[in-house]
Amino acid sequence: MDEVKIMEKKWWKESVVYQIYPRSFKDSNGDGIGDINGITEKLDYLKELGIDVIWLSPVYQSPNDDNGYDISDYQAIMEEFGTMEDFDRMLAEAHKRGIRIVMDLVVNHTSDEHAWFVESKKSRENPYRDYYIWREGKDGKEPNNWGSVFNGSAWVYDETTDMYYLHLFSKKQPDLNWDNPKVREEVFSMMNWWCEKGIDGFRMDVISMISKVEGLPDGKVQGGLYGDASPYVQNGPHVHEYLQEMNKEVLSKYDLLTVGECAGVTIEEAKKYASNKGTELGMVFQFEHMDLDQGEFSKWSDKKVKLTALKENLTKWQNELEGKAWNSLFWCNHDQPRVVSRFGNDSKEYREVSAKMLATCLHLMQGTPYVYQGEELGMTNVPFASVDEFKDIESINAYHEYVESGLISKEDMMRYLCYKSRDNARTPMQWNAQKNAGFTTGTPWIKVNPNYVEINAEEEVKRADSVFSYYKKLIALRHQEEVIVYGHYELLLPESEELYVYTRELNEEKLLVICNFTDKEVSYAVPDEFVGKEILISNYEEQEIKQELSLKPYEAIVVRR
Ligand code: TEU
Ligand code: CA
Repeated sequence: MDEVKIMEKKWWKESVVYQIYPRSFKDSNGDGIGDINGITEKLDYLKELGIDVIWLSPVYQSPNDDNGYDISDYQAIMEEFGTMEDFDRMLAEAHKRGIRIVMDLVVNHTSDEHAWFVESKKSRENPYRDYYIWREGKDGKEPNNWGSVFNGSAWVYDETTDMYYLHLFSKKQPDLNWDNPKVREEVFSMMNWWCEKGIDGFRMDVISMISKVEGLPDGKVQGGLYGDASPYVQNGPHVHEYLQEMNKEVLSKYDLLTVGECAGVTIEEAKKYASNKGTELGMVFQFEHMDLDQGEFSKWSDKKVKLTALKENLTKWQNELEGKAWNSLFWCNHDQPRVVSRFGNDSKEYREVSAKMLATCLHLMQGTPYVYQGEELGMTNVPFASVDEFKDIESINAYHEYVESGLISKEDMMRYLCYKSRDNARTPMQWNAQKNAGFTTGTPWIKVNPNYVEINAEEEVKRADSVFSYYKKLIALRHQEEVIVYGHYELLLPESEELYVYTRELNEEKLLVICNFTDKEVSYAVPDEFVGKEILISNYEEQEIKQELSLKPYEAIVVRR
């Protein structure tokens, strides 16, 4: 193959990011809620894992309707999480260890308790009125039929001014009006303030939704009670213009990692958001591979993904962005169930080996990998016993809407929640086998997964063949091997429902990645150039790379030519 042109090198392309959901990471003061000092305590653990960057889910002041994604003051720290001094200390301690910190930036909406909204509500003439999206009702009803992502209408009627405000998420998360230049100015100046403090980047919450189509037309009603707003709010008419402005006013002045959470992003759009030209963001989170197992009621389903579909999708992103934009790689985050329970096998027998296989499959691709807290331990979904055990607003609202309207039976909905609820990712980090998994000495805000007795950091850090040790190796490999970061990706065996096989190639270097996604032995005919060659990493006892390879259940092998 021709010399592969290396893409422009950047530190954030060569990094592995670790996402912390502070509420569930480590409680330092016994109130049952994770906090900033808890994170500082655990920086050495992250150093040991070898990650380069922390993405910190929101720590700003918030009434916690959506666990911090509803911000009432962007320049203050949530009391439950600590103080600004605690934050500064954490940042300094992280930097001391060579770990950078990326902040979550939630600016599609604020909390309804944000001072801007409190003002905005007061009167139609208030100077903050146009900071938000207010509309008159239509025939005594909502301005349009849009449903909120968290169920129910996307509009709330406000008596004071006899108008409705738009909230694509919860009622307590009114959408900001980005068409108002004052809003953009305020957001950019707040961002500059954080950059001056020395933070290392931003993960931008639903940034693809900041620009709405003029006229806010009704959406299609499918499988639910409300119209689908997404065609009118995702990748809207001015989103690129506003991000270019943000780039000019803020991002271009610092050396940052920026990643846009882009629900509904297509390849064409991603090439704009994350163009190599650096005019907008560094990379995007796309969600197509997370939506392949959706059913009639969108995410509420227990459908299993087909491996061919998964490969086709991830391969499309690998191929199409190469040389043009940069991918982010993830199986997990605070909104997704645990990957080992979803695409792997969380039984006693296969949990570890399948968690390692999934990690191999993702971490050997081109892009910046993200590890979500606990993923490096092979943490699993949670055996929730009743709807009262859920804390997540999305899960609770969906349960009520679907069950009470009779669209989904109670039993089915409970099964879907146990499989897909965001709370699967939000139970406390499992630090050790002691009470509450060592997360807190108090009463945890959400139940602890009872399997912490077997699955916990203390046990895994010291065991050479643990999931933790395996992640550590994968992360170190990426730091050593340029081909893992920048190499060209090529899919082999697209038709196989059992094996995910691909190569990475950079100049003289070539790697073969073989992953068995099944609990059966599967045979594979190794391409000649890899027969007898060196194994870089594998999740079983290393075997010789023969022409006819027999792969054990969930086996993963990376071979270097
Ligand atoms: O999520 C955006 C988003 O699109 C989610 O609604 C996602 O589709 C859903 O959670 C999957 O079940 C971001 C944050 O990551 C999420 O935690 C917030 O609740 C949401 O924005 C609102 O800020
Ligand atoms: Ca605490």
